[in-house]
Amino acid sequence: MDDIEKAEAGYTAKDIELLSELEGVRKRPGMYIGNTNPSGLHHLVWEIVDNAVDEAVNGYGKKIDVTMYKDGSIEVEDEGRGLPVDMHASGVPAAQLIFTTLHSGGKFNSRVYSTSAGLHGVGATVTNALSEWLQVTVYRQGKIYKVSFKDGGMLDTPFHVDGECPMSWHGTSVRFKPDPKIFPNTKFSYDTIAQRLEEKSYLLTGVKFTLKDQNSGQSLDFHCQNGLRVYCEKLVNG
Ligand code: 28G
Repeated sequence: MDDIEKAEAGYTAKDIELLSELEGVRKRPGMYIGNTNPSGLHHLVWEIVDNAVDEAVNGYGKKIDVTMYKDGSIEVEDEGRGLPVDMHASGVPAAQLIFTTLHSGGKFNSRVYSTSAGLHGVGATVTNALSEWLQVTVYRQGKIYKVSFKDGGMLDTPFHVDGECPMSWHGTSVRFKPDPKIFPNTKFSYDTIAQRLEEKSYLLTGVKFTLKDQNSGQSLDFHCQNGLRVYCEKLVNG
């Protein structure tokens, strides 16, 4: 389909712009995640975990859960405010935009400042672009919202209310399956993820991380009250 046909099929100029951003990531994954080896593959997870961590750094949520599923997908859940559920001025739901735009030109959402300043990074779009599918669930103000993507960030199910939850529930869940068309090996490593979560837990005093692997049945909890001192002692003693 060329651009004129897309416009006739109901695509707007904005849709086409988003499409080409996602295509750009798929054409040059190395520019965004370094490589498509296991280290690049795990970048998909770090991008999502970092967003959950940013939300916790901002003071929202004290628990971050990671689950590895038998279908090769992985899920990250936080207990933050939940992604915004409002409509962006462009007419696209804000939560949908977060997974389809790189907005990398802006000084204030630059990756350089992302994690240190507790700002939400641009990484969710990179993970989406390099995934076979990605599903987002938001718990906010008594409602459950969902949006899903397939084939490298193409909208599958538009953002919608999917049910109700207690008013006290709030948070975000992101589950995705890496795209085997991009990664020669799409298998996540429990040990690699465990190590990363352990490191994060020493930097985020008071936040509990859990890791569950439904393939092996293994699971781990990381939470640290004394932060860096304990971590340094562990590294020195080890
Ligand atoms: C579970 C896996 C990954 C996240 C939030 C919460 C907010 C947010 C995330 O906002 C857009 C741009 C700057 C404010 C912020 C919710 C304010 C109010 C949020 C996540 C809006 C991004 N309510 N939780 N993003 N900002 N968790 N976890 O991705 O102006 S991302």
